Order: sequence, then structure tokens, then C-alpha cells
Amino acid sequence: MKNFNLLPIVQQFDLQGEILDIISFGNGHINDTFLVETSLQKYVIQRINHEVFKKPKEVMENIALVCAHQARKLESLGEAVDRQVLTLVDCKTKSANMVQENGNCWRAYLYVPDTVTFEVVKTEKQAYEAGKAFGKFQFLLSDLNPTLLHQTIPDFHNLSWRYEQLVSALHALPTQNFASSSLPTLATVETRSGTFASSSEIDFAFSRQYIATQLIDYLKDGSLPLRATHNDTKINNVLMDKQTGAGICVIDLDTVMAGSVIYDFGDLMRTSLSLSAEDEPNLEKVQIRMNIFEALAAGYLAKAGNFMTEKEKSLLVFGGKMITLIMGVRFLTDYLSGNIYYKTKYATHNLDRCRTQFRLVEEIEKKEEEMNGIIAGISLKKWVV
Ligand code: GN1
Ligand code: MG
Repeated sequence: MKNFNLLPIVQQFDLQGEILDIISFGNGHINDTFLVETSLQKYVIQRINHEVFKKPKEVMENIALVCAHQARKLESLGEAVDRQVLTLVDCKTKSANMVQENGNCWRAYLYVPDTVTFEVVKTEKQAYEAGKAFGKFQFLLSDLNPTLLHQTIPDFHNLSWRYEQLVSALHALPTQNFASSSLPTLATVETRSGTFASSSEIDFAFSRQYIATQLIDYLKDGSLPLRATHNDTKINNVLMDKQTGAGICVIDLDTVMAGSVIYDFGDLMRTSLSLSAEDEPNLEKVQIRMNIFEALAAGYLAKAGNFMTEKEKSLLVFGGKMITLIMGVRFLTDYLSGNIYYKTKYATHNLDRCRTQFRLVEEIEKKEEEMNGIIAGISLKKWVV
């Protein structure tokens, strides 16, 4: 992470109390996040990565809209808003909720007290609570017109476009890079007038390309509704209550856009079904825990099941496969492009992430039918919101 002179930035937000401490915070791959402690409050301050989010102002407009909508809906249901919805902090000038300094854009949220996040799901209760929190998030937004949201990253979950990016990255490869012994399994890759002798990861990616086309028709003919969705429902994007373990608040609202609920359930599956981390180098550890799947789906459908269509429900597991494939393709593309998008800790980090995703796609394929059966069974129980 770059070194920022944080104090002059932090001081521009309308914070309560005297600033005591600023520390690095969180595990995001894109933005830079800090925890600010004052004599009265804690705040989360983030630099929005403007290479990724080209229009930070639009990101902030989406977030403000979504938070206000969630708050209104909770109030109408007679529920407390404070810990369930993120609260943006204005600048001291009150005219904006974003500080711009040296080309960087910064925002601040109130820190939600007594909460934790986890990187890996360990128990069924955690899976149930995380599923429920994201299901409730979507339920709260189910009457928000998705076309009011800016498309802050166009084609974000468009798998066909992600394949085009992969092909472009392959065409741009300087062949000699792949003679290096530090890139063992990609050593055979060569670009030759549009064809490549491919390594196993590239082979795998293209062997599943047909998956990209399956959804397009449904989205085009409207049989899959566009909704206001989160689009980055990693398991570490829900705050859990420290004492009760309840899912409290969905965070990381940068990619809230018009999308499909199946992508959101899909990314939950991707990040919770296996006990392994996203970058686990030992692929033997990438295994699906069906009890965790069932708990995740039950929690999710308890809140989202009532507004979703039967078609959406029938495609949830497909969403898990598709989103996991998309992430594998994106990590591979970034690896081939020289690690320019995601933060990485070592040269082959994106390659490890890609391999883990592709193994998980295979594991989902093996259990797809069984998982669809579980979803159908849960739906029949008519979970009450
Ligand atoms: C990025 O920064 P983070 O970890 O919230 C990425 C997601 C990926 C995720 C993979 C804007 O999210 O799409 O699923 O990494 N966000 C963006 O871990 O590209
Ligand atoms: Mg994110």
C-alpha cells in the first residue's frame, strides 16, 4: 500500500472528538482502508481506487441512495436502523461526502461497534447468519428501481466480456516471459497468430466458456429480472455481532449496481463453501461442505425467498458456478497482464487464486444436482421474512 499523509485528509471529515489513532484496516483487494479512532468514536476511512472506479462520485451517489433506501425501509418495518445500515460521514463543509486530495478520493463511514468479520466460514450458524444478512440486504432493496443506480463498472459480471479480456491478455503476452522457471505451469503458453498452446489453467478456462452464454438470453428476454444488487458478496463483507454471532450489516457497497440476485448468492457460495482461503495453494483442500451450503441457502432464502421468482431460485447454484468461474478468469487475466488490477503479495498470487477458483468450479459441478435439490427443498418450506 502507498504511504498517504492521512491526517490532513481525515481532518476534512466532520468527525466527533479528537483524533487519537489511524491504523491500516481490512483485507480488500482494491481500495485502501483505515480505522480512525477519536476520543468519542471510531470511523472507517477509505481511499476509492480510481483506476478501478473511474467515476468515484457515481460510486458515492449509489452508496448514498442505497443506504437511504435501506434506512427508510427498516423504519417502515419498525426496525432499528443504526447498526444495520452503513452511515456515511459528511465533509466539514457539509457540501460533500467525499474528500478529494492529490487526485485521490476518500470517504468516511461510522464504524459499526461490537462487530467482527471472518475470512472463512467455520460453522453452520455463521453460514446461516451470513446468508440471512445478504438475503435481507436484497429484500430491503427489492423495491428500489435498479435503473436509478449508476453502472460504476460496466460489464462487471459479464462473463463473455471477461473472456474477451482473457483473450486480449493472451494476445498481448511477450512469449519470452513464459520461458522463466518461475512460471512453471504456464511455461508452454505461446501466442501464435491467434492460437495458443495452452497450459492447464487456460485450457480449463476455455473448456467452460459455454457457461458464459447460458444467462445472456434470460437477461435479454427479461425472464431474469434486473435488481439492485451488491455484486461483491464475499463472506467478509458482512459484519457479525461479536456477542450473538448474528449477521448485522452488509458492507463494501462500491459495486452496488443493477444486477441479478443469482450473482450475489453465487459469490456467497464461492467464498463460503470450502474451508480453504481464496488463495489456498493446496488444491486438495478445496472441498464443498454440503452442510454449510444448506445453512447458507436456508439463511439466504429465509429473507430473499419471498420476493424472488422461481426461475431465480432455480439458477442460484448455477450462479455459484458462474461467479466462481468469472473470478478464476479474472485472476488469470490479471496474472497474465502482470498483476495490475488486484493487490498481490507475491508474483504468482493471482495464479494461486485462479487455480483455487477453477478447482471450486469443478467441485460445484460434481455437486450441482444435489445442491439444486437442497434449494428446491428449502423453497417448499416457505420461509417467513
Ligand atoms: C475485489 O476489494 P474486494 O476484495 O472487495 C473485486 C471483486 C472480487 C474480489 C475477489 C471492484 O473485491 O469483484 O470478487 O476482489 N472487486 C472489484 O476477492 O473488482
Ligand atoms: Mg469490494
